[in-house]
Amino acid sequence: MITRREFVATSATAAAGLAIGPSGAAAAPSPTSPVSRFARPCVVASSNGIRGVKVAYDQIVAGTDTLDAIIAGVNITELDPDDQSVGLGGLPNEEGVVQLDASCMHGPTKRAGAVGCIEDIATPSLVAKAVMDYTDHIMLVGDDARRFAISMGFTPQNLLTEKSRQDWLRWKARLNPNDFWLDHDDDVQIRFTTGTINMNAVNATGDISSVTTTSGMAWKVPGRVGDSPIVGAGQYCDNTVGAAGSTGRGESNIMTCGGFLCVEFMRQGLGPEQAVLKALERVVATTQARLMGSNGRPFVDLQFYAVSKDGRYAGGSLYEGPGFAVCDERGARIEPCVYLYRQNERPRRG
Ligand code: SD4
Repeated sequence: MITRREFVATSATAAAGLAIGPSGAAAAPSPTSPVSRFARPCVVASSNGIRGVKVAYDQIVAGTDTLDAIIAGVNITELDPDDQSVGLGGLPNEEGVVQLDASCMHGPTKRAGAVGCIEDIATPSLVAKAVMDYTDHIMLVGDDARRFAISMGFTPQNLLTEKSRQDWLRWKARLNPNDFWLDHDDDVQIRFTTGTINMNAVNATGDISSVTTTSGMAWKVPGRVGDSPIVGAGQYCDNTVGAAGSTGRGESNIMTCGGFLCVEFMRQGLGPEQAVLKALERVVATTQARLMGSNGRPFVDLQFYAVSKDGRYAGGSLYEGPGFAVCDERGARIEPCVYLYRQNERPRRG
């Protein structure tokens, strides 16, 4: 184990977006990891992780632990004030407060960490890893997660950027035409938005890790926790099989235990592409009637991303359209997700 001071120094370096070295027990080579002769390093993520997959891949081939590398990858977006889906600048809840969720798993040492509904800390992925590295627990939530982070050396800050605050005010003003908030003439319709990064990686020896970080659903009910911090839903990793995680409507994923299910399908012998498609079919099967259109297609959307121990990968989406980010020896790129339904099958509400 490294000391707490070393951990904080490492976190600060990572949070600054710089390359980090191995941190904590997670970085120790695992004597128990079966070495696959066929593993090829690969990092797969939601499309908003396109900058991160390159950083993570470069670190992995240089020998950095897979979890440290993918957390460095998602830190880039968590710390970007212009990205409104995670960390600093994430869209707030209905009261204008940014509340973040994250979780991670480290395959070689079979450990996990998570934080839910944490405020004021821009890099919840690193706090999730600190829960994993420094406690015998898996998840901390709310104000206690914030206090834990501060005790671990994280610096609290206001995460609500001016742009996100303005978007929140516009959303609030438009909620009710008869209230005392005036709509602005120049108002663009403020969309209901979601955003999250899930990132999964395997290295040349077949060691695997996964991480998911999010500001959750914009304008959510305060205290709402989505799928991202839930191990087995927002992400899951088994060092003997692969890793998977999700973006999209978290409630649908929690009902499906989607990250776990994708990995279980791969354990049964399916490739990542078939695994994510079968998990999406399960999402549809567990969708309640009020969320289904009359054509039998869901109103909601969800994506899964998966990597197998031998370096195969896939992204899958309920509806055609989204791509996913991948980086391997061919470089970083966006590839199209496999999907269940075409866009013209998406039902319209009302
Ligand atoms: C959540 N799954 O909190 C997240 C949101 C998300 O793209 O993924 N948005 O439900």
